[in-house]
Amino acid sequence: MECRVDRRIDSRARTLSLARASVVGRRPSMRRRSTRRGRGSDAGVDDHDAVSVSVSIIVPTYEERVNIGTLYELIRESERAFNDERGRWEIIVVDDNSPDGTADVVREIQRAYDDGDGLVLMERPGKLGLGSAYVHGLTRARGAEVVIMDADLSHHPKYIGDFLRMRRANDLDVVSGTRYAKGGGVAGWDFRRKLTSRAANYIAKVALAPGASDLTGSFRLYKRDVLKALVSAVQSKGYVFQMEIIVRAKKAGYTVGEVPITFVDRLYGESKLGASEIVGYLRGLIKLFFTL
Ligand SMILES: Nc1nc2c(ncn2[C@@H]2O[C@H](COP(=O)(O)OP(=O)(O)OP(=O)(O)O)[C@@H](O)[C@H]2O)c(=O)[nH]1
Ligand SMILES: [Mg+2]
Repeated sequence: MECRVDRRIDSRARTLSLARASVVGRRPSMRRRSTRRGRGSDAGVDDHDAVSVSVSIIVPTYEERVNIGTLYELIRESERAFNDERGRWEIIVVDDNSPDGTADVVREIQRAYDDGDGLVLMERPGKLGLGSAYVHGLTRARGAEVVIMDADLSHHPKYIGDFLRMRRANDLDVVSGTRYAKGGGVAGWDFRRKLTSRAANYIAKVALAPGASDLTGSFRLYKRDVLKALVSAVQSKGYVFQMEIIVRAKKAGYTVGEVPITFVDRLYGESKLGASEIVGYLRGLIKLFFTL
């Protein structure tokens, strides 16, 4: 049921974003909206330093041209619904020179929405891996809270508000979206994919005993300084990164909360999860087993 709703929202946002992206410059500036809320030191000054950023959302992309516009719109919709009085949300896209021109679409959105500093584009010369993309994005994050999420619409931005509410109410260091606790789930995966994910999660749980229900998930909220401290210790570069970070967080005694999420299989674009990623994951897991 929930997934049908998600998909309807996705398709509405897609229509909206495509329509708006073609009307360059007509939408009110996100920067001006922020200063109108009185967050800047000098109302009316269109200077990004005057706008406080509460949340930085890091989105690594590789060939996500078809998804990034919809994701942008859904994040802004969630931001409006949350009405974050602490500041606005910035989106940091870390693109690895995607051959499909994802970076060009991001630039187009920046122009169409006049959102040059609310939507930050960081470009790297080639596919350097997921873990290092998060670390790269973190160097530009201005918010005291950092969300990490995928671009392929598997992670619905509506959960960001739930993550923030839980973290702020309990002053947690980390909030992790979980597919594998009551209320969470996966929609659209075939049996093989479900089995792969379950097995990966189960093996990691048995080997590392971390006390978290979704180790391989990649939709999380961190205090920025906690994430910085964690990534400075992390060795993994690829898909294992998420697992290593949550295990390290628990071992270091950081407080971790969980919010059940429904993960929706990517509707558009190609999966990057191939045999080499699975082998890399298992290698990384074995390494962690002996080092953590
Ligand atoms: N910058 C960067 N982003 C990447 C890289 N590999 C994957 N991504 C992005 O990381 C996120 C997760 O990758 P996915 O391909 O969705 O991997 P997955 O979610 O495990 O698998 P599927 O959903 O089945 O495709 C997506 O936003 C990708 O575009 C990379 O090497 N560099
Ligand atoms: Mg995905």
